[in-house]
Amino acid sequence: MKDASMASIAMDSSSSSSSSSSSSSSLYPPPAVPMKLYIENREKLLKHLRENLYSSSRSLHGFVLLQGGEEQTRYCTDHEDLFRQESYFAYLFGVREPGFYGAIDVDTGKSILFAPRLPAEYAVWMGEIKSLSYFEETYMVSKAYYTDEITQALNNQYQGSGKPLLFLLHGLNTDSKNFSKPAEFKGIEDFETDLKTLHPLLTECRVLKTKLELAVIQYANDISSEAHVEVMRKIKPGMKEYQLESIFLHHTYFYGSCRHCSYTCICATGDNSSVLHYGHAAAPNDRTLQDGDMALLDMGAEFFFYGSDITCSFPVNGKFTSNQCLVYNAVLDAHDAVISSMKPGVNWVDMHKLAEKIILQMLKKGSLLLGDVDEMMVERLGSVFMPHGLGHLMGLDTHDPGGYLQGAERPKEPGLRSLRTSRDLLDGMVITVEPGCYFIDALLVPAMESPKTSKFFNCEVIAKFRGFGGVRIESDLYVTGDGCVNMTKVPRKIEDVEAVMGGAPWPIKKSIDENYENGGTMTIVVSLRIRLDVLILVLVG
Ligand SMILES: [Mn+2]
Repeated sequence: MKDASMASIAMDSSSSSSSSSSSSSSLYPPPAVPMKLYIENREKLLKHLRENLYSSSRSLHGFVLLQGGEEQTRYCTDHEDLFRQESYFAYLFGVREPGFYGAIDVDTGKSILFAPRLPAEYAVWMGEIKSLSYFEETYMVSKAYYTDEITQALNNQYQGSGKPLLFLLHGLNTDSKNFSKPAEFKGIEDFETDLKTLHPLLTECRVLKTKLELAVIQYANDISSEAHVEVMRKIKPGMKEYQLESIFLHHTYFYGSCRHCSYTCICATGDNSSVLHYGHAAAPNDRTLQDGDMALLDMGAEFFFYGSDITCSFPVNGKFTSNQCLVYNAVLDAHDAVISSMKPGVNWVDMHKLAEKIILQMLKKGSLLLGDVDEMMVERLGSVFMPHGLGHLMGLDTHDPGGYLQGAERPKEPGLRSLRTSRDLLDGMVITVEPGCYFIDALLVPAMESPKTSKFFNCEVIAKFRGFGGVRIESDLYVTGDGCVNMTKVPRKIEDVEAVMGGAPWPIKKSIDENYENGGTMTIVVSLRIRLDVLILVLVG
């Protein structure tokens, strides 16, 4: 009933026109995500784990055991925060409920879920108590038990000799510096445990995406791209920043069923756009948009645990000034140059430096900077304008793990030390490309006063950009065998941004042969999207 009415709303609005200004979505209804995705993830882990054990002459007996996420309440109250599954657990089992455990038998490959035994009262307040067979069927696992049966069930299943071995998840998240929590349960002392083997293997599995994972990330990108375009069409001076956030959230939830975002929306306008992580509780997207402001909107929806991370920057009144053009094109040139250079084997630190160099060259061309760009690079001047890293791995988490391999050292230089990965690109990685150029007094003033770097600044011209804020352009790319594909589909060229903001349809109708951006990736993206959508349908059907 609900579904039928939703469908008719969506169909009515989309059939009424393909015109630019009406709110609708060509992406409704969202695709079903097959459980095969998580089965494949488990098979991939098993393959790597068995190879690892075999090559180190270890027994192929034992279980991978993961503990899923637990529900959290707000401080001392009984207010329950909306639960979102822990990402490693989501990767292997796709379970959306809290309080689960999951095991994989290394020997047989059988998968087991352990569900919490819920009190009868649950049925009154929370709804039907699902049977174990429901979880077996829904999540396509070999067997389901209750969490108080872990010890017994694993012992019964175990084929090896001695105490059964459990591979538990313990390892560092190199972005947060937090450690993943190894599974704990009553009776764990009856098992041998291995805390070292699983984390690096499972993390590396997550780094390289399967076709099905790519399809889900593509959908998160599609619905988020469309929502960004929706904001572009509705923005005008006098609005509040949170209204831009609201338009985005509405679009991705109403049409895309995305109940979660990958991260808190950054809706920064004017000078706020130089605050890299604006939008937090102490800076809650509450400024009034002024005519002449730049907006920097960093927003991405999450779909079936997989995320997107997209930033668009544009003037709130829909027309770029010459100064805005200058900074925007510096960042766009860096964005495009990096994408054109990306392929397996390319090092990410080199890509960061490439982006910096292009931005510095453009700022020199615009007379903000003076002197030799290579000398500026030696003095790390790029980090004054782009203090963050060029991009990061993305998937189940916005900052997906695996950016630094065990033992890999973080660069120490300004700018480079903010990089969330220093790796060489691999076929199957999904990584964001997000160069930016900001006028941050806290960095600009010391650099303009420093004896090493003061000579590079044309103070008269720079003065006109104080208070400008910043520009960031962020797309999600996946690396292929010989290049990369841009999964993000928003207007980027100034002429396209202005046209869409002025009411032109998106995508702008152009000849299919015309190189739209990044050397003609549009054709590839379009054909790939169709193929992946078909793949989902086929697998579901
Ligand atoms: Mn990002």
